[in-house]
Amino acid sequence: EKLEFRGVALYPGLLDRPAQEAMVAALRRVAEAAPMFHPESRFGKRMSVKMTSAGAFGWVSDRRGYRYERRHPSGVAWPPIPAEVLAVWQAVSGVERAPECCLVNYYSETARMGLHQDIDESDFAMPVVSISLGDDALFRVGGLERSDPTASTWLRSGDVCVLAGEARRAFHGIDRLKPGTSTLLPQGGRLNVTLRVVT
Ligand code: MD3
Ligand code: FE
Repeated sequence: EKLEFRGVALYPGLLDRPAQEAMVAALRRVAEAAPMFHPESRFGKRMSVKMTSAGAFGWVSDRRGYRYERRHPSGVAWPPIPAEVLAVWQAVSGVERAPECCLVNYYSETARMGLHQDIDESDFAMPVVSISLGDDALFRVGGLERSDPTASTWLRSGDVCVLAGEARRAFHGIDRLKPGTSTLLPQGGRLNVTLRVVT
């Protein structure tokens, strides 16, 4: 089933429980090779979300600002994007190009992500694919201006979103989790995977 929410294509429950478990296991291996870290803004403010990446490029932020980099802050290359994750991109992205960055975000029960745009990528014709795993999260989407009206919907474990067209440059964020809504992650919280073409 495919729904539409403010120009965002939503596939609720695209991944069944065994597929979600396999993806979590694959992401755990990614985080073993490239440990999760709390990115910092250029002002030294730590983000509440922890992140790591897989693929040719990873997203990093520190006192030099935010950017895509070829290596984890430790100096190691990012691990390859897991096959399970690539299969989701192939199923829903609608493009032939392969993703270059698989950003993995971990939300503890109090973490959030403020309203922002994803505009560090060079080709906005390329979609972003997002996979939600673990606790429910309140997702907010607005328009192309920060002041545009916003609308919210809950993202649940196994849901997949495709951000293309106008929605690709829309302001969006995660207001809060609903702790204890999923048993997928033993430690609780939420993992979000976003797949992007960066160059
Ligand atoms: C709408 N992640 O990593 S995923 C991000 O749940 C990010 O962790 C959120 O925003 C999360 O940048 C939201 C859904 C999403 C991802 C990318 C988008 C929505 C988007 C790009 C453009 C518009
Ligand atoms: Fe984003």
